[in-house]
Amino acid sequence: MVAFEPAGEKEITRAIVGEFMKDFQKYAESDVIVVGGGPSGLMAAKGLAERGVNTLVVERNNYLGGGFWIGGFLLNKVTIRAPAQKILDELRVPYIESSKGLYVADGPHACSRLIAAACDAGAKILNMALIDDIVLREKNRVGGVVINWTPVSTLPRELTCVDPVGLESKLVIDATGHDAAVVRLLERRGLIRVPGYGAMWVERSEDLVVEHTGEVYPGLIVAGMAVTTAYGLPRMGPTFGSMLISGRRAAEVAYQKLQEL
Ligand code: 48H
Repeated sequence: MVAFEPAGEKEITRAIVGEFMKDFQKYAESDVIVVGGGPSGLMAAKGLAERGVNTLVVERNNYLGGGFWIGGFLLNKVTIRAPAQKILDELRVPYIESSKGLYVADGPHACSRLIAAACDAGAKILNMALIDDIVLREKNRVGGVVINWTPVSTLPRELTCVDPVGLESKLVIDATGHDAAVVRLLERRGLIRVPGYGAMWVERSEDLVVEHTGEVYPGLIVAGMAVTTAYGLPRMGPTFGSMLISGRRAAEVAYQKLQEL
Protein backbone atom coordinates (compact mmCIF):
# COMPACT_ATOMS: atom_id res chain seq x y z
CA MET A 1 0.00 0.00 0.00
CA VAL A 2 1.12 3.57 -0.71
CA ALA A 3 0.07 6.24 1.82
CA PHE A 4 0.03 9.70 0.17
CA GLU A 5 0.55 12.84 2.22
CA PRO A 6 -2.75 14.51 3.21
CA ALA A 7 -2.37 17.66 1.02
CA GLY A 8 -5.87 18.41 -0.29
CA GLU A 9 -7.60 20.39 -3.05
CA LYS A 10 -6.93 23.84 -1.57
CA GLU A 11 -3.21 23.17 -1.18
CA ILE A 12 -3.01 21.87 -4.74
CA THR A 13 -4.84 24.94 -6.10
CA ARG A 14 -2.68 27.32 -4.06
CA ALA A 15 0.47 25.55 -5.24
CA ILE A 16 -0.49 26.00 -8.91
CA VAL A 17 -1.71 29.59 -8.67
CA GLY A 18 1.01 30.75 -6.28
CA GLU A 19 3.91 29.35 -8.30
CA PHE A 20 2.45 30.54 -11.61
CA MET A 21 2.03 34.07 -10.24
CA LYS A 22 5.61 34.13 -8.95
CA ASP A 23 6.84 33.25 -12.44
CA PHE A 24 4.49 35.71 -14.13
CA GLN A 25 5.60 38.54 -11.82
CA LYS A 26 9.22 37.80 -12.67
CA TYR A 27 8.75 37.37 -16.43
CA ALA A 28 6.61 40.50 -16.86
CA GLU A 29 10.10 41.81 -17.63
CA SER A 30 12.54 39.43 -19.35
CA ASP A 31 15.85 39.94 -21.08
CA VAL A 32 14.57 38.07 -24.13
CA ILE A 33 11.11 36.87 -25.14
CA VAL A 34 11.15 34.05 -27.68
CA VAL A 35 7.83 33.84 -29.49
CA GLY A 36 7.19 30.27 -30.67
CA GLY A 37 8.36 27.02 -29.09
CA GLY A 38 9.29 25.09 -32.24
CA PRO A 39 12.83 23.81 -32.98
CA SER A 40 14.31 27.24 -33.72
CA GLY A 41 12.65 28.89 -30.72
CA LEU A 42 13.68 26.12 -28.34
CA MET A 43 17.29 26.22 -29.59
CA ALA A 44 17.35 30.01 -29.18
CA ALA A 45 15.91 29.78 -25.67
CA LYS A 46 18.36 27.03 -24.71
CA GLY A 47 21.34 29.01 -26.02
CA LEU A 48 20.31 32.15 -24.14
CA ALA A 49 19.37 30.45 -20.88
CA GLU A 50 22.71 28.59 -20.90
CA ARG A 51 24.40 32.01 -20.95
CA GLY A 52 22.40 33.08 -17.90
CA VAL A 53 19.95 35.25 -19.86
CA ASN A 54 16.45 35.62 -18.39
CA THR A 55 14.44 34.02 -21.22
CA LEU A 56 10.70 33.48 -21.66
CA VAL A 57 9.20 31.33 -24.42
CA VAL A 58 5.64 32.30 -25.36
CA GLU A 59 3.83 29.48 -27.19
CA ARG A 60 0.22 29.53 -28.40
CA ASN A 61 -0.30 25.75 -28.20
CA ASN A 62 -0.63 23.55 -25.13
CA TYR A 63 2.45 21.60 -26.31
CA LEU A 64 5.92 22.56 -27.48
CA GLY A 65 7.95 21.55 -30.50
CA GLY A 66 6.00 22.99 -33.44
CA GLY A 67 6.72 21.02 -36.60
CA PHE A 68 9.59 19.15 -34.94
CA TRP A 69 7.26 16.92 -32.92
CA ILE A 70 6.05 14.67 -35.72
CA GLY A 71 8.26 15.92 -38.54
CA GLY A 72 7.26 15.75 -42.17
CA PHE A 73 4.14 14.24 -43.70
CA LEU A 74 2.63 12.96 -40.38
CA LEU A 75 5.21 10.15 -40.34
CA ASN A 76 6.96 10.82 -37.01
CA LYS A 77 10.41 11.03 -38.57
CA VAL A 78 12.60 14.13 -38.73
CA THR A 79 15.44 14.56 -41.22
CA ILE A 80 18.55 16.62 -40.64
CA ARG A 81 21.33 17.45 -43.09
CA ALA A 82 24.97 17.64 -42.04
CA PRO A 83 26.44 19.43 -40.13
CA ALA A 84 23.32 19.82 -37.93
CA GLN A 85 23.49 16.18 -36.74
CA LYS A 86 26.13 17.46 -34.31
CA ILE A 87 23.28 19.13 -32.41
CA LEU A 88 21.51 15.75 -32.22
CA ASP A 89 24.75 14.35 -30.76
CA GLU A 90 24.83 17.11 -28.13
CA LEU A 91 21.17 16.41 -27.27
CA ARG A 92 21.87 12.64 -27.16
CA VAL A 93 19.24 11.91 -29.81
CA PRO A 94 19.73 8.58 -31.65
CA TYR A 95 19.62 8.73 -35.47
CA ILE A 96 20.64 6.81 -38.58
CA GLU A 97 22.43 8.04 -41.71
CA SER A 98 20.02 7.33 -44.55
CA SER A 99 22.23 8.69 -47.35
CA LYS A 100 25.48 10.66 -47.35
CA GLY A 101 25.08 13.57 -44.95
CA LEU A 102 21.32 13.01 -44.44
CA TYR A 103 20.20 11.78 -41.02
CA VAL A 104 16.84 10.51 -39.72
CA ALA A 105 15.60 10.52 -36.11
CA ASP A 106 12.29 9.89 -34.36
CA GLY A 107 10.46 13.21 -33.99
CA PRO A 108 9.09 12.74 -30.46
CA HIS A 109 12.48 11.55 -29.21
CA ALA A 110 14.41 14.43 -30.78
CA CYS A 111 11.81 17.00 -29.80
CA SER A 112 11.42 15.89 -26.19
CA ARG A 113 15.19 15.97 -25.71
CA LEU A 114 15.29 19.51 -27.11
CA ILE A 115 12.40 20.63 -24.87
CA ALA A 116 14.13 19.12 -21.83
CA ALA A 117 17.44 20.78 -22.77
CA ALA A 118 15.78 24.22 -23.02
CA CYS A 119 14.03 23.70 -19.66
CA ASP A 120 17.20 22.31 -18.01
CA ALA A 121 19.09 25.38 -19.18
CA GLY A 122 16.56 27.55 -17.33
CA ALA A 123 14.24 28.89 -20.05
CA LYS A 124 10.73 29.59 -18.75
CA ILE A 125 7.79 28.41 -20.86
CA LEU A 126 4.38 30.09 -21.11
CA ASN A 127 1.94 27.90 -23.06
CA MET A 128 -1.51 28.76 -24.44
CA ALA A 129 -0.50 32.39 -24.92
CA LEU A 130 -0.83 34.02 -28.32
CA ILE A 131 0.93 37.16 -29.51
CA ASP A 132 -1.67 39.85 -30.01
CA ASP A 133 0.54 42.91 -30.51
CA ILE A 134 3.99 44.35 -29.88
CA VAL A 135 5.36 46.98 -27.52
CA LEU A 136 7.08 49.82 -29.40
CA ARG A 137 9.42 52.37 -27.77
CA GLU A 138 11.42 55.38 -28.93
CA LYS A 139 12.16 55.31 -32.66
CA ASN A 140 9.75 52.35 -32.88
CA ARG A 141 12.21 49.95 -31.24
CA VAL A 142 10.52 46.68 -30.20
CA GLY A 143 10.36 46.57 -26.39
CA GLY A 144 8.20 43.54 -25.68
CA VAL A 145 5.03 41.74 -26.71
CA VAL A 146 1.33 41.88 -25.94
CA ILE A 147 -0.31 38.52 -25.28
CA ASN A 148 -3.66 36.98 -24.60
CA TRP A 149 -4.69 33.47 -23.66
CA THR A 150 -5.09 31.42 -26.84
CA PRO A 151 -8.73 30.46 -26.04
CA VAL A 152 -9.57 34.15 -25.58
CA SER A 153 -7.82 35.19 -28.80
CA THR A 154 -9.39 32.45 -30.88
CA LEU A 155 -13.00 33.02 -29.77
CA PRO A 156 -15.12 35.36 -31.90
CA ARG A 157 -14.85 38.99 -30.69
CA GLU A 158 -18.57 39.13 -29.87
CA LEU A 159 -18.09 36.38 -27.26
CA THR A 160 -15.12 37.86 -25.44
CA CYS A 161 -14.06 41.25 -24.26
CA VAL A 162 -10.78 40.49 -22.53
CA ASP A 163 -7.92 42.91 -22.89
CA PRO A 164 -4.46 41.47 -23.52
CA VAL A 165 -1.46 42.11 -21.24
CA GLY A 166 1.97 43.51 -22.06
CA LEU A 167 5.31 41.84 -21.31
CA GLU A 168 8.51 43.88 -21.54
CA SER A 169 11.84 42.61 -22.80
CA LYS A 170 15.12 43.99 -24.09
CA LEU A 171 14.83 41.84 -27.21
CA VAL A 172 12.19 39.71 -28.91
CA ILE A 173 12.90 36.70 -31.12
CA ASP A 174 10.29 35.80 -33.73
CA ALA A 175 10.41 32.00 -34.00
CA THR A 176 6.79 31.53 -35.04
CA GLY A 177 7.52 29.50 -38.18
CA HIS A 178 5.81 30.19 -41.53
CA ASP A 179 3.57 32.86 -39.97
CA ALA A 180 6.43 35.14 -38.85
CA ALA A 181 3.71 36.49 -36.56
CA VAL A 182 5.78 39.21 -34.87
CA VAL A 183 7.28 40.45 -38.15
CA ARG A 184 3.74 40.54 -39.57
CA LEU A 185 2.64 42.80 -36.71
CA LEU A 186 5.29 45.32 -37.80
CA GLU A 187 4.09 44.96 -41.38
CA ARG A 188 0.52 45.68 -40.27
CA ARG A 189 1.78 49.02 -38.92
CA GLY A 190 3.61 49.79 -42.16
CA LEU A 191 7.04 49.50 -40.49
CA ILE A 192 8.43 46.64 -42.57
CA ARG A 193 7.68 44.87 -45.84
CA VAL A 194 7.30 41.08 -45.70
CA PRO A 195 7.75 39.22 -49.00
CA GLY A 196 6.63 35.80 -47.68
CA TYR A 197 8.52 32.53 -48.18
CA GLY A 198 9.45 31.25 -51.62
CA ALA A 199 9.04 27.90 -53.35
CA MET A 200 10.93 24.82 -52.18
CA TRP A 201 14.65 24.46 -52.92
CA VAL A 202 16.29 22.71 -50.03
CA GLU A 203 19.92 22.94 -51.22
CA ARG A 204 19.66 26.70 -51.45
CA SER A 205 17.30 27.36 -48.55
CA GLU A 206 19.09 26.06 -45.48
CA ASP A 207 22.35 27.99 -45.88
CA LEU A 208 20.38 31.18 -46.61
CA VAL A 209 18.20 30.79 -43.52
CA VAL A 210 21.23 30.59 -41.24
CA GLU A 211 22.92 33.46 -43.08
CA HIS A 212 19.84 35.75 -42.70
CA THR A 213 19.17 34.88 -39.05
CA GLY A 214 19.57 38.09 -37.08
CA GLU A 215 18.04 41.45 -36.27
CA VAL A 216 15.34 42.16 -38.83
CA TYR A 217 14.13 45.33 -37.09
CA PRO A 218 15.46 47.23 -34.05
CA GLY A 219 14.84 44.98 -31.04
CA LEU A 220 13.49 42.07 -33.11
CA ILE A 221 15.53 39.02 -34.15
CA VAL A 222 14.12 36.47 -36.53
CA ALA A 223 14.88 32.72 -36.42
CA GLY A 224 13.90 29.50 -38.21
CA MET A 225 11.18 29.33 -40.84
CA ALA A 226 10.17 32.91 -40.00
CA VAL A 227 13.45 33.97 -41.66
CA THR A 228 12.22 32.61 -45.02
CA THR A 229 8.98 34.57 -44.66
CA ALA A 230 10.71 37.77 -43.57
CA TYR A 231 13.25 37.71 -46.43
CA GLY A 232 11.40 35.84 -49.21
CA LEU A 233 13.84 32.90 -49.13
CA PRO A 234 13.06 29.46 -50.60
CA ARG A 235 11.49 26.95 -48.20
CA MET A 236 13.34 23.75 -47.35
CA GLY A 237 10.54 21.19 -46.85
CA PRO A 238 10.54 18.59 -44.07
CA THR A 239 14.11 18.93 -42.85
CA PHE A 240 15.23 20.65 -39.67
CA GLY A 241 18.98 21.25 -39.66
CA SER A 242 18.69 24.94 -40.47
CA MET A 243 15.94 25.37 -37.85
CA LEU A 244 18.29 24.10 -35.13
CA ILE A 245 21.34 26.05 -36.33
CA SER A 246 19.28 29.21 -36.94
CA GLY A 247 17.95 29.03 -33.37
CA ARG A 248 21.48 28.67 -32.05
CA ARG A 249 22.60 31.60 -34.19
CA ALA A 250 19.68 33.74 -32.95
CA ALA A 251 20.85 33.13 -29.38
CA GLU A 252 24.41 34.23 -30.29
CA VAL A 253 23.14 37.39 -32.00
CA ALA A 254 20.79 38.21 -29.10
CA TYR A 255 23.51 37.64 -26.52
CA GLN A 256 25.87 39.95 -28.42
CA LYS A 257 23.16 42.64 -28.67
CA LEU A 258 22.43 42.39 -24.95
CA GLN A 259 26.11 43.13 -24.21
CA GLU A 260 25.89 46.26 -26.40
CA LEU A 261 22.68 47.68 -24.81
C1 48H B 1 2.56 32.32 -30.04
C2 48H B 1 2.98 31.11 -31.97
C3 48H B 1 2.35 32.12 -32.75
C4 48H B 1 1.81 33.25 -32.07
C5 48H B 1 3.01 30.57 -34.09
O1 48H B 1 6.48 26.07 -37.02
P1 48H B 1 7.58 25.85 -36.05
O2 48H B 1 8.07 24.46 -35.90
O3 48H B 1 8.76 26.88 -36.43
P2 48H B 1 10.34 26.72 -36.66
O4 48H B 1 10.71 27.86 -37.50
O5 48H B 1 11.04 26.56 -35.38
O6 48H B 1 10.47 25.36 -37.48
C6 48H B 1 9.84 25.26 -38.72
C7 48H B 1 9.63 23.78 -39.07
O7 48H B 1 8.83 23.17 -38.08
C8 48H B 1 8.95 23.72 -40.40
O8 48H B 1 7.73 23.88 -40.42
C9 48H B 1 9.71 23.58 -41.61
C10 48H B 1 11.17 23.30 -41.57
N1 48H B 1 9.08 23.74 -42.76
C11 48H B 1 9.68 23.81 -44.04
C12 48H B 1 8.68 24.09 -45.13
O9 48H B 1 9.14 24.18 -46.29
O10 48H B 1 7.47 24.18 -44.87
O11 48H B 1 7.15 26.37 -34.63
C13 48H B 1 6.57 27.63 -34.50
C14 48H B 1 5.89 27.70 -33.14
C15 48H B 1 4.69 26.74 -33.07
O12 48H B 1 4.79 25.99 -31.90
C16 48H B 1 3.48 27.68 -33.06
O13 48H B 1 2.40 27.17 -32.31
C17 48H B 1 4.08 28.95 -32.44
O14 48H B 1 5.39 29.02 -32.96
N2 48H B 1 3.37 30.17 -32.83
N3 48H B 1 3.09 31.20 -30.63
N4 48H B 1 1.95 33.32 -30.70
N5 48H B 1 1.19 34.23 -32.73
N6 48H B 1 2.38 31.74 -34.05
